[in-house]
Amino acid sequence: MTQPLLLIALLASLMSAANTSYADIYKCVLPDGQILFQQQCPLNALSADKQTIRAISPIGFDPYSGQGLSVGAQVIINGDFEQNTTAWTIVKGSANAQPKEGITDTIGLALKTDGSKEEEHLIRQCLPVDNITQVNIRAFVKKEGGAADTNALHVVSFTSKDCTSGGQYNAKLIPTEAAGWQELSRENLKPVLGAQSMMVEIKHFNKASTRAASAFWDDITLTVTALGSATNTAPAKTLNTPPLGTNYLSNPSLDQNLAGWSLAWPSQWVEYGGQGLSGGALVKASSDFGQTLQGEALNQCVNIGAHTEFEARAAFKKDALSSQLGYGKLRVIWHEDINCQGLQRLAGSSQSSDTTQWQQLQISANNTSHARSATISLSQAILGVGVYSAFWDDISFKATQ
Ligand SMILES: [Ca+2]
Ligand SMILES: [Ca+2]
Repeated sequence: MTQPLLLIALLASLMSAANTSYADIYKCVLPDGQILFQQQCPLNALSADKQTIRAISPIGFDPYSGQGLSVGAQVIINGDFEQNTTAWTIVKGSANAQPKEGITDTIGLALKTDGSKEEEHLIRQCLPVDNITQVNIRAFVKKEGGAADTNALHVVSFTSKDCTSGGQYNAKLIPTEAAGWQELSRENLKPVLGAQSMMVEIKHFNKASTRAASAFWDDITLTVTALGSATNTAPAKTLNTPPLGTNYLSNPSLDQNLAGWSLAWPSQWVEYGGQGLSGGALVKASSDFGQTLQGEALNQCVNIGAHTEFEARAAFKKDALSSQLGYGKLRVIWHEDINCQGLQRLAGSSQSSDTTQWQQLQISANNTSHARSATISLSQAILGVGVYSAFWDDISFKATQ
């Protein structure tokens, strides 16, 4: 019992599903019942349940562009609401800055519903950033109305300048039901590699509960705690630049064993488990939870050099003996530093269909952010209780330009 649970830990993969520009965020349930929302669940998590986020529409921030950010600088504008809702965009519902509703009787943001109908408030601020590698988020919130409503503060970073694309979740903070003001904070958040904008979003949602509920927010800060050194230096660019078409991966055909690959779900080498009756990997995802669990099947880190465009492929086949639905996913993740260290961003992903025939997963990936290494990740998800096994073979990562 414990072992599969530990494996789930490795699971919580960082990056996004094929059809969304967001990084995945997981609801992690810990053994003591504590619930965390993060991009990766701790090793002892009992479950890791992928969350979804609403698509983001363009929200405009031109008046606030061009600020110089240094360590200790404040990214958020008017986070104390003393200028009412200046710099904040109300995307949905209504939001008012009200005198004496904030901390120590200052002006605070008030989000209110009367409970007569389903109602949602969404207020955002998008700000340009440059070269930021670490931030702290902090906010104060006071709930009135018990558990009638749900509230959250999201921090998302983007590779575009206007919070519209290349988004990666950095934090989701949820207040407790405690009365009075409470502080929410998270330190050392790492934006997506090449982040050009960051968004803070406050959400208030009340189902048609017939119960009025309010949430008050104040003193929201997003503080820069580290900046990047200048862009990656030239010598590293030539670190690993084999001829075009060369496979960067070691043991790509899995013909003798699974050496060179990191594994998380239980995996075994099967002599005739690969394409054309060659050796391959059999990876078994199993679950006792009625939720989708996703975990790494095989992955490998490679350092890259001067090439800019790459193609990744993997062969995948569902095992007919599987008792539950699931899928395999090939992803490429860029990393700022060699050996898959530093900030990261998703280069692309490709998800399998549910068939017991061999299928090819394939991604083209353009290294626009001067990454120095990449993780080639094969992950496997199971959609509920049972077993979902699959074969993997012939994995490649090659430069095309
Ligand atoms: Ca205030
Ligand atoms: Ca093989």
